[in-house]
Amino acid sequence: MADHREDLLQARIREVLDANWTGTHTVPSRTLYPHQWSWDAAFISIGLARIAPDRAWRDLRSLFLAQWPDGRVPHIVFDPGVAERDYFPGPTFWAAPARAGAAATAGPAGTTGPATTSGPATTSGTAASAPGPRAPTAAEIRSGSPTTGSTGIVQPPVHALGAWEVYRRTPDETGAAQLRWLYPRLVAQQDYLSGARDVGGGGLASIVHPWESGLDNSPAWDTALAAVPVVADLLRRHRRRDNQVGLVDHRPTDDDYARYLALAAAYRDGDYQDTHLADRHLFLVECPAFNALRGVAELALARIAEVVGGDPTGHRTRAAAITRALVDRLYDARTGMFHALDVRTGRLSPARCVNGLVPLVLPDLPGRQVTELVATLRSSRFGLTSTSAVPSYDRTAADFDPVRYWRGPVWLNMNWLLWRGLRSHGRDELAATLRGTLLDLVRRSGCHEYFHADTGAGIGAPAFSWTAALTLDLLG
Ligand code: 2M8
Repeated sequence: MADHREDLLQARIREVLDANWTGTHTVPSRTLYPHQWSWDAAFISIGLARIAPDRAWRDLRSLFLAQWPDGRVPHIVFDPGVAERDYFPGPTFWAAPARAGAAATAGPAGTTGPATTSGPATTSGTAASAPGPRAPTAAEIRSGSPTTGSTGIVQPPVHALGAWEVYRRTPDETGAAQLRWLYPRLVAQQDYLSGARDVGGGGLASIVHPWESGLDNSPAWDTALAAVPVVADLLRRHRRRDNQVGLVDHRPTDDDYARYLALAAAYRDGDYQDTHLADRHLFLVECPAFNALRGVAELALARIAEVVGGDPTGHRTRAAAITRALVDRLYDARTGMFHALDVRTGRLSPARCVNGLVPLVLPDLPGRQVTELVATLRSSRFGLTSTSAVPSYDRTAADFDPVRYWRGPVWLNMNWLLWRGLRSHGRDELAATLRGTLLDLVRRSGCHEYFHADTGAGIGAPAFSWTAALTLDLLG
């Protein structure tokens, strides 16, 4: 019986991932998100590792072919075959195609050969000091074949973890070659975040837009976002598409959207430069999940470095520094969890959101924070039980909304990260409970983008890639 149920679930998952595969990359959803998204690609690779490692590598490579010369990996890589009207804001709004490009010597996505470039490394030089592979130079990246364009903002760096997980499942020479190609690019991605984006100067990266967090309309951004004026005219000039495809009640509000457009336009009009951001940009926030995932990336890079001949020690040292900075800057002992820091005001957001639990994924998180985070997870605010997974926002908050996107619903990727965190801290029983709850949810409601926080009904896009992929990983 159990086997039959698992077979059905596996079959459904494969259908979703096959239907969302374009031939070069996987889209998050055919209906709502028709391009390639950055952290989606990483989560998707973790699931594909189990059934189609070749596709997992292609997904990661096609994303990194759009990496910018300064190391940033864009949050969306636009597909030239998709009409502009099918996603807003599209390439015309972002106006960034000239910056995207591929390393000159890189083979096409999916080929096994590593780039055989030479010359100095980019930015802070983790790769330069390593005896093995190094980051491609800016010139090499710039001289590559241009893609159709990308956005100029980023998303959480889950990719090193993705690459490591794919390799770990199939540790053959093909995988090692893919790691050799990816390693310097992953290092350049980390260098960009720890350099240009350390606006607060305390060792944590700032996001310049809520979209960079991946948790678009989370209450974690409400107080910082209040500083951004709502320019209604922006929404009159640009027509939203997301709330025509998705339900209006489930999507961010018009006021939120107007602010998103204003922030994106301001960053674009500053030519996507990160200099003097503190003096001119209205949204600069240190997100606990984003930074915890930077730490996780350094630990994954340490493992990758052992395969490709890099310097694992440097990565571990950086990971430890990120964990320390997170605890020093973003932890609040009164709430027993991490909070977003508004770099402009120096204040922590009072909102208790799922991104404040994600640092549990750091294996070197001190015992005190682990104990307190686990208690918060079990409290009525997040209520992890055998029938209820972890919602995106505090259930007891007055503005908790069980259907509105990142303001209440349950998301598979966040829960998957918490599941990993629980296991890495020896909380095996609770991890098993969470796993069972998540598998039941997907069996019952399908591979939806997110789930009603009270009923578990599937909402958002119906055939969503990261839900499918991470469920596959949970199945083991
Ligand atoms: C959502 O974000 C995009 C903007 O990037 C949107 O609302 O149009 C978020 O859930 C984000 O985390 C995700 O990467 C993206 C695609 O799945 O959709």
